[in-house]
Amino acid sequence: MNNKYNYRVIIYILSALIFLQFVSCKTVAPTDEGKPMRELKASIENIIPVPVSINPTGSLFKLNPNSIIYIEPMNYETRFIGQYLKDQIKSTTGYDLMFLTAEGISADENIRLIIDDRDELLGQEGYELIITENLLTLKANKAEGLFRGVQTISQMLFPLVHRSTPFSKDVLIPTVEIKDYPRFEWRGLMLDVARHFFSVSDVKKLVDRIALYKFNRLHLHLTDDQGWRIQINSWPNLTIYGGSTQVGGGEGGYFTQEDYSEIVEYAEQRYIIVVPEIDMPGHTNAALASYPVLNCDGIAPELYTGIKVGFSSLCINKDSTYIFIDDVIREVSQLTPGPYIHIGGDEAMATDSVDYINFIMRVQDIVQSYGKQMIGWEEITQSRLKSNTIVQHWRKSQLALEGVHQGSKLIMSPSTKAYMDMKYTPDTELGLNWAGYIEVSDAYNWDPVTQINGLSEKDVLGVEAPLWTETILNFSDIEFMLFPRLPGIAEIGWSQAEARNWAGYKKRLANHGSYWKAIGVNFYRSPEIDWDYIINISLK
Ligand code: TNX
Repeated sequence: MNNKYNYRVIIYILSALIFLQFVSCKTVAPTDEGKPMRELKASIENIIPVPVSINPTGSLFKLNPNSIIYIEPMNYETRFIGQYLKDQIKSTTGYDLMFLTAEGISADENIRLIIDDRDELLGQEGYELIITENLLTLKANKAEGLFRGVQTISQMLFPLVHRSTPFSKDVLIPTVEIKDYPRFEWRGLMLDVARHFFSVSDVKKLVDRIALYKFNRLHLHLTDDQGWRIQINSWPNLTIYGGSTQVGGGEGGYFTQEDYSEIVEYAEQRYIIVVPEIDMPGHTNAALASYPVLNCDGIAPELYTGIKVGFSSLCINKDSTYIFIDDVIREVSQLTPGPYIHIGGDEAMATDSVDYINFIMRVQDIVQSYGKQMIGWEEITQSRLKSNTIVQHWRKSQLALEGVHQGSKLIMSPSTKAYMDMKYTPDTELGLNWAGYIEVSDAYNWDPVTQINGLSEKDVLGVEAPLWTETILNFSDIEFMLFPRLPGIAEIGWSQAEARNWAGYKKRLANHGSYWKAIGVNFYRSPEIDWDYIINISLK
C-alpha cells in the first residue's frame, strides 16, 4: 500500500516536472545561441535623437530589483530627476528602486546621477552616460543635462515595457559610453489651444511626450479669432465671453491664471520653457468680440467659429488698444518665468501695412518694458526690429532673411516640413494641406540651416513644430498628427547634421513604434516605416 502510494507520488511529480519543462520551453524564447533566455536586454541602438557619440564597449551591466539610484548632490532638482528615472524604470521593468544620496559610493549594479561641473563641451543640456559592467553613471554639468540623459536611459528600457508585471529576470543593459549635447538651443513644439481648447491634463501629458525626445520649448498659441484662452484679470471678458466657443461651435474653454501657472511649473520641472503667444494685430476676433472699445467703430463683432484667417485687426490708431496690450503683456509676463513673449504678427491682411509696421515697433517696446524678449512670425521683419527680437520662419524665405539682415535669430518652422497639422497623404482624415502633404520622411529630411539659401549656423536658434488645431479635436488627434513625425523634428534640432540619415532613423523609429503601441500612443502607421522591424530580437 505504502509503496504503491509512493510510486504514485513520484509519477505525479515527474509528470508535473515534464509539464513545467514543456511550458517553460514555450514561454522562454531561445536567444540567438539557442540557450533559454533568462534575462531581458535593453537597447542602446534606438535612441532618438541620435547622440553625438555612442561607443558600445561589448559587455553587459546587470540592473536588478535591489539596484540603488545614488544622487550627488541631492537637492530639490536632482531629487525630482531621480524620481523621474525611478518612475521610468518602474514602468518599464517593474523594479521599484530606491534612491539615496551617498557621495562617492560605487557598489556594483547601481546607478549614479552626478552633477559635476567640469566638462565644458557638454554645456547646459549635455550629459555623459558611462555604463560599465559594475555601474551605470550619468554625469552632467547642470541638472538640465541630467534630465536629458535620463530620457536616454528611459529610451534604452523601451523594449522592456511589454512586461506589465514585475519580473524576476535580470535586466541586462549593454555597456556603452555616450557623450551627448544639442546642436541647437531651441527645440520646440507649438500647440494651438485657440482653435480647439485642450485641458491642463492634456497639455501636461503632451509635455511628458515631448520631454522624452529632449524638447525644451512649449509654445502655446493662446489667442486667435476663435477663442481667447488665458485669463487676464484686468480684461475679464476676454475669457468669459471670448473663450466661450471654438472652431465648429463647441464650448471652448480657457486657462485660469492658476491653470497656466500649473502648466508652466510642470514644464519647468522637465526643463521645458513655456512660450506664451498673444497673436496680434490680426487673429484677434475673440478679443474684438469681447470688448467693443477695441474696435475702430466701437462695435463688437460676433464670435467666430469658422477657419478663415486674415479678417480681423485690432484698431491701430486708438490709445485704448495700447492700454489693452500693455495690460495683457504685463499680466502674461508676470505669469511667465521664461524670457520670451510671442506676439504673433502673422497674416495681418486686415491691417494697413504702414500701420502694421508702426504697431509692431510699439508692441516690441511694450514687451521689452516688461523685461521680455519678443518673438514674432516672420512678417514682423517688415518692421524695425531690435537685435534680440527672435523671428519665427514659416513660409517666406525673403521675410526670414530680412530678419537675419536686421541681426535677429531664426526659429525654423517651414510649413512644408515642420507643420504638424498638414496631412500625411491625401487620405489622412485629419489636418489641412495648403502647404502640401508631409510624410514621415519629408518631416525628417531637411536641415534648418540649408532650408533657406544664405543662412549660416549662427543665424539659426533652432527648430519648432507647430500644431495648428482647426481639425484637431482631442488628445488622440494630437498624438496622431505628432507621431511619428515629431521625433524627426527632435532629431533635426538636437543631433549633429552628419550623424543623421533616413535609413538608420527609420529603423530606430520602428522600435519606438512598438513602445508607443505598448503604452497606447495613437500614431500614424506610415507605410514608409517597417513597423515590425525590431532590432532586439532577444526580446520576443
Ligand atoms: C497659417 S502659420 C497660420 C495659422 C493657421 C495655419 C494652418 C501662421 C503663422 N498662421 O493661423 O492655423 O496656417 O495651417
